[in-house]
Amino acid sequence: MFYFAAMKQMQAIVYKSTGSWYLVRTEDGKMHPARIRGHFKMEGISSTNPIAVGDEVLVEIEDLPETTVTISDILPRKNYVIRQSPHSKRQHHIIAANLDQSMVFITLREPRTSQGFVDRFLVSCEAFHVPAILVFNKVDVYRAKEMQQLEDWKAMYSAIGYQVLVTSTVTGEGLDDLKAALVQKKTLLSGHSGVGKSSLMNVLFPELELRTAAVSEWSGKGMHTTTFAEMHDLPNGGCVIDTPGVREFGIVGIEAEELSHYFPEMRDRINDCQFNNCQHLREPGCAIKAAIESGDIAMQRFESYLNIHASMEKPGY
Ligand SMILES: Nc1nc2c(ncn2[C@@H]2O[C@H](COP(=O)(O)OP(=O)(O)O)[C@@H](O)[C@H]2O)c(=O)[nH]1
Ligand SMILES: [Mg+2]
Ligand SMILES: [Zn+2]
Repeated sequence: MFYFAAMKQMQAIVYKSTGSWYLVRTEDGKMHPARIRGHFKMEGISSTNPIAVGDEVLVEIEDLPETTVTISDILPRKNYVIRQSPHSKRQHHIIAANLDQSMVFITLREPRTSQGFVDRFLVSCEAFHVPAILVFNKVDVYRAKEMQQLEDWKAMYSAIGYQVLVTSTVTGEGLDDLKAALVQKKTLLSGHSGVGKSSLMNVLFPELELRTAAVSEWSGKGMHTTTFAEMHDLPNGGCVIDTPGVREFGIVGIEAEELSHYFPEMRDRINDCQFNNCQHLREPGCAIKAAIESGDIAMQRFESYLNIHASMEKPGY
């Protein structure tokens, strides 16, 4: 039998990337494993992964005795979220591309998410022009002090323009609002491991059948998850990108001098500072300091600003 190697070119979307192979969906709706041709050099970013989940690509399909799919080109990105590699500050990893929004899942207990983590995440979203939504999960296990903190954080983040949702897979609280926020959107799911990202998606969309971790798996220190970011279509339109837990959010591509542009409550007041290059540290006539004193900017947010600012000044950042 003689096989005629016909080659077709098609557009596709990347659903999964392991670094060595990819899962893509071609325009005709079929899913295929794929590999990349040659090497892709992205302008301006050096990343450990040239192609990420959510990327739109061109593929070449060869129907030899077996179908082989090769990614030959990448189409321009609308946006992308990138973070520092936990292994090296010089290496960057693209988490996902072409997003409509990003959700950060936060738990105030089992495990506890720090405000520093949340604010770093929000700064990244602002810098990459991806709207962010905060989801406080596991409210069923919060005691009085966590409930108080929830109220404080809800007020603080709502006041500066972020949508805040409060959920529990146990009581069902907030699930309708969460589902409504996901419809027809491409959403990146982010947050520490064990906060319930996959569980929430499974409750909302049982057909997804995402793998969830048993309590013993995530509560222990040094837990290792080897899963990769993966995109899933939602039955009622839209899709979610489930990521393995992120321990820390290294901010990439932002200079300390411009950090306050990515705090919405600061951005709105920067022009009122006496100096146009004000870093809001010890400069006179600082509108940010004045807004903290009058209670218009939350002290906790300013502390996050100072912490992130200080980490950016360190050599090697
Ligand atoms: N009490 C409580 N446990 C939850 C809730 N959501 C998820 N969990 C549990 O948290 C653990 C981690 O959930 P998982 O979905 O794997 O977290 P992920 O790593 O963020 O995807 C599992 O044991 C879930 O059963 C919730 O709302 N309340
Ligand atoms: Mg998960
Ligand atoms: Zn200032």
